[in-house]
Amino acid sequence: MSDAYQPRKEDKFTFGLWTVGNPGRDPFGDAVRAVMSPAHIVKKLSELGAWGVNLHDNDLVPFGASAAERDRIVKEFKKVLADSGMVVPMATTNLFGHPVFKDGAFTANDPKVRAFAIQKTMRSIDLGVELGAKIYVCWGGREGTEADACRDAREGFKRYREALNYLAEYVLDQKYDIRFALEAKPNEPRSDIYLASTGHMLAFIETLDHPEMVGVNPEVAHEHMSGLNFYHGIAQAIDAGKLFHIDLNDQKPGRYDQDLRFGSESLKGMFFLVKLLEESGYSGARHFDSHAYRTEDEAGVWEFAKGSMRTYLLLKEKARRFAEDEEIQAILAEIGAKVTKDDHGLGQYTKDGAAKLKAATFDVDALATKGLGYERLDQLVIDLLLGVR
Ligand code: GCO
Ligand code: MN
Ligand code: MN
Repeated sequence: MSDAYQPRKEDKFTFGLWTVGNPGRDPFGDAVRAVMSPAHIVKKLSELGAWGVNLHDNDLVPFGASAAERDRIVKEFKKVLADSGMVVPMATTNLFGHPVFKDGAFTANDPKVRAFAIQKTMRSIDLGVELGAKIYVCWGGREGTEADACRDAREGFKRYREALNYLAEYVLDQKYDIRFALEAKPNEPRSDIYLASTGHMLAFIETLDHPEMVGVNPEVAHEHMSGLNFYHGIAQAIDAGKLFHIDLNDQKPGRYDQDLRFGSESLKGMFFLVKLLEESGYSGARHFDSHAYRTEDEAGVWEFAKGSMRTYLLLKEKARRFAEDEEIQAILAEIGAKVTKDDHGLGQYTKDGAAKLKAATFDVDALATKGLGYERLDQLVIDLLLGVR
């Protein structure tokens, strides 16, 4: 592989322990790979050029471990991180694996389950902070329903809000330097999950007590499952100042959560995504939340990890070439030159301006019949991506 696409720490690539560590179990079949230790994963990822690892509490500390056992595991893990020069930028909680969460965690009907979920989350935030995490991801995989008769959905949102308000107060009380990033998903494992898209999350955040502490963690696959344009969703999150973290992977539209290697399906969409992340000055982690095909052994897992980072860097290079491509830039300039410059003062409302606009005449036919040249422009993007320019 060429050096130009060799990942470096500055690229801020991260993987979850649960991603490269995924043993390939699915609803129809057993694990196909041995479980790898967190220490082994950290060392390997570091060798490959990753910046850090992220984790759920139970990816590191087994469910139900004693305080002493937890402390021993964390101490050893910190040494592994230090020895391999790796960081933990993000932490999260497993609020979906244990049967106690079958009716949800923050939104479950039983208040004791909700309280247990908050306790588990506070401990998990403590763990994340101890490991240096600045982002806490909240993915409500079990927060949803099969039988909507079980609760008024408004009650689900109310409980979700109460939980996040409680946790924000906890973080403030502890004086922790950590922000929340909410991750949406339309379904799976629940038939329907509350707050199904990044757009739903952005609206919900504004109803919280501390919206300034809360942003989003959009995932490619989750928006593609709903057939949405991920690039547009990310642009909206950036526009709102809410892109705190991102889960990169890939997905064919409208299917179960496939968690495919980043850029392995939607090259053009992922090109515009990487271009946006790079050009917008997004400074957070580029986190890969996906896993190797079930056909792979451990060697295939590392090929998957290398491929994820390589594709990102290839697309980043394509974005640079897009910006420098004379023909593409000439077309964009021409598009800019072709539009009429007069917007009738839309940038700033004035009473006088509005009166003038209401009285103005438009040559609608001339505006409507003008060809815009986007076919040529798009083909140049295809040529660029397919490597002939
Ligand atoms: C999924 C989710 C998870 C979350 C993770 C972090 O579809 O399973 O994407 O991988 O991102 O639990 O909270
Ligand atoms: Mn996912
Ligand atoms: Mn995810």
